[in-house]
Amino acid sequence: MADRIKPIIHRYEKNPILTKKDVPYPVETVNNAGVVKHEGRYIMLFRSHLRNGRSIIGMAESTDGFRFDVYPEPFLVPAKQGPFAAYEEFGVEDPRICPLDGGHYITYSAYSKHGVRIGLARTTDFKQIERVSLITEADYRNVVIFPERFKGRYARLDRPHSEISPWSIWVSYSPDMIHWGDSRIVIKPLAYHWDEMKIGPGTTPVKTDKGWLNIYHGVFKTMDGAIYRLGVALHDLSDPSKTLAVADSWILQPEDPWEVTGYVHNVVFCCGAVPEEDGTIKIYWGGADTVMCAGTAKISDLIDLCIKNPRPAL
Ligand code: BMA
Repeated sequence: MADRIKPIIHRYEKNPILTKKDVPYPVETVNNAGVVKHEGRYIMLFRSHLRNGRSIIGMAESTDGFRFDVYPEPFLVPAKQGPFAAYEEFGVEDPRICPLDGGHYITYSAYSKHGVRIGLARTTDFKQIERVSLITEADYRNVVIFPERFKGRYARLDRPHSEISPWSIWVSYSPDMIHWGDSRIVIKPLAYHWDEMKIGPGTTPVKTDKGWLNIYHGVFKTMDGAIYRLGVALHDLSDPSKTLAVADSWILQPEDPWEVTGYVHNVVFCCGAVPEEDGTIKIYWGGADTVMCAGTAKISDLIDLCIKNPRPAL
């Protein structure tokens, strides 16, 4: 009998791990959360749609990475005044958390009538949050900052929108976290492949001995709408613009009922992952833009998938 394909990510048996019923203020969804381990606890910043269709960001905390308690108040809501207000009017979405410079940077999508930009905020204690800057112009989403500098510069993976080319993953650099440039394309969608329509960075890159792991999402358009899946790539440890390998196969696709059906059907969308000391990684994803799910993978399996069966990066 032929070998069956083994799952790379083992879904937590009690998924979904967080739903709107767990949130003590009125929201319609809980999805696309960034997660980080901070002082021995897992901190989750999750997106919620309100009943007007716009989003805010809430916070939850856990000791085991699976059972989360939600804080009574939202963590980040659209700014009402100051320079951010005009660009956050339609909502704040999809937070990613990066530990760096003795605190945590948070990137989020800021939506307004002027388009979608990326906001950068910073916290040291997950109580006080300070907005730093809007770090892209319009038509950018999915910015993840590397938790290290490269030759003194900060680096990020980002995803500009384009009319000409399928939406791809780029790398950009900054001397100060505010001004970004020296951008280069690093991974493109592949024609007639599971990620052919568009791709975007997912988690804050995870350092491994073989390279930076980049868990990203890829979209395939069908007659029944788009399908969001997760893939994985490896970037050079000292030069993240060098893509070492992109796995040909996806690592996760919508299969559970709460991934297949919900606010947006057929979506698994990742903004957070936590590497553990035992060589595993907890991966978190929004299911159908409605609930949060978790799973565990072996970091070595993700690396092997990239190295043993790669597809072209560009
Ligand atoms: C993308 C973003 C994500 C969302 C996904 C699927 O364009 O809006 O936040 O999870 O679509 O709806």
